[in-house]
Amino acid sequence: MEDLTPRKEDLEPIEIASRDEISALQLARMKQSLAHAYENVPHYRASFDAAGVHPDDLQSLEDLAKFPFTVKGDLRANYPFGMFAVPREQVLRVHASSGTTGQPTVVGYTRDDLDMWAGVVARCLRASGLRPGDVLHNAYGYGLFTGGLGVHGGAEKLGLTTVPISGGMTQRQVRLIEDFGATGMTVTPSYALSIIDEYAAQGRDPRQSPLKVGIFGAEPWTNAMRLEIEEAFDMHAVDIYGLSEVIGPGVANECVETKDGLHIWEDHFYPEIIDPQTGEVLPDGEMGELVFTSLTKQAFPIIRYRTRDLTRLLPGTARSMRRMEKVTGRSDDMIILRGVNVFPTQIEEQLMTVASLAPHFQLELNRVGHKDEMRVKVETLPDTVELGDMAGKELAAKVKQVVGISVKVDVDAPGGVARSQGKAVRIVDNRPKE
Ligand code: DLL
Repeated sequence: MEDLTPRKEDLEPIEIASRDEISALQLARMKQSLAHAYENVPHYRASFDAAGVHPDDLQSLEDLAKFPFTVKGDLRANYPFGMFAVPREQVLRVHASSGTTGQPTVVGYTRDDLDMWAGVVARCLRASGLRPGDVLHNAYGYGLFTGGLGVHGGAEKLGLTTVPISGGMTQRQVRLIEDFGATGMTVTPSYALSIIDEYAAQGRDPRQSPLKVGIFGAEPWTNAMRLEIEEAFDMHAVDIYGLSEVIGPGVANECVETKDGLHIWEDHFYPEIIDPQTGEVLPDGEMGELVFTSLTKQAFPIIRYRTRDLTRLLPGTARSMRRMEKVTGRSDDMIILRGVNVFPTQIEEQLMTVASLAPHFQLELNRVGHKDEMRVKVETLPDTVELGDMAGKELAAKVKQVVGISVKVDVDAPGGVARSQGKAVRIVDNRPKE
């Protein structure tokens, strides 16, 4: 694989500033952001007042712990525009969650917000090894989802030839990567697997594609999956993280030269890790729930937002800004099976070690009598169909040994597992609702 390390002189000075400089900037911006939220969003005024805190109480970064958390329910309660801190006329763009699990949550951006967003996404793409003149195949969905348009703005800002293909029509994805000479690809890791399948279906070798790097996010994926994708395409695979409530894609990104976790762009998004049970702030290095405070957003400032994503904070390496470890999963996706906590990524890790199984999977939860059972739906590769039974047993044994739970493995023929065109649905829960 080609060395794609960006040149030092192409980085923004703040990316390699000293920790003291970064902290000083954070403190100044945090004061402004708290005041902006308090003065302009009734929800924040009420929640700060109820907690007996005022923006003036923030004298150090640690003082942030005195302020109340914000949760998804707060956004729903203020649907659609109640969390906006500027008059609606100054909001140039809204995005929203799909609302499949309840009322959609709406976020908004002023012109300055869109500029800042493009700036942090450009930083991500540069950290991934792309440079002006590269061709980016952007297969994140365009629309209310922040993935497509969010990456798009940053790609244009960096000076990439941007192909706004969006998700779906997988045959055409392969054709345009090849015809347009895409050197970078932005897509969910699960959809990247569908694109790899389509290469095979067309009798093409993805290793011969023009791609040099893929930038994968919007859902959890493992280092084992990274190796699988890097091998399939003979390209780098790096992780991009973000969430609509904080901005969209572009909150954090891995550096292609280290691939050791995601540098958080801390000059705009201040991270904390808390104990999800007690809400107490944990020291760097400890695993817990990631919480973000926006430092520069105008339309939709967000204070101590509980992401429900589980990870830990680590010191900077390729950049001075701190890293977050690859997200293991969301607390919402944690399955408790007969007392053992399991994340889909733990099953993914084991699946990747079974050579005759394809990397696609889905977990099905059923209630059998009084017990819960988990079925792991997988499929063989086209040339390993006759090894299916053995492979299923191998996977069940590995899950038992490493994850510590007994599962049933259903091995299907190639194409048997539902494919994703965006975020994969990993868990199908058939258990009766309590
Ligand atoms: O998924 C934004 C995004 C688009 C990020 C494209 C990266 C690339 P939401 O739809 O609001 O926004 O979903 C946010 O997705 O809280 C995580 O649970 C999950 N997520 C996002 N990136 C990653 C990642 C976009 N790299 C939610 N690893 C977040 C693991 C991720 N989970």
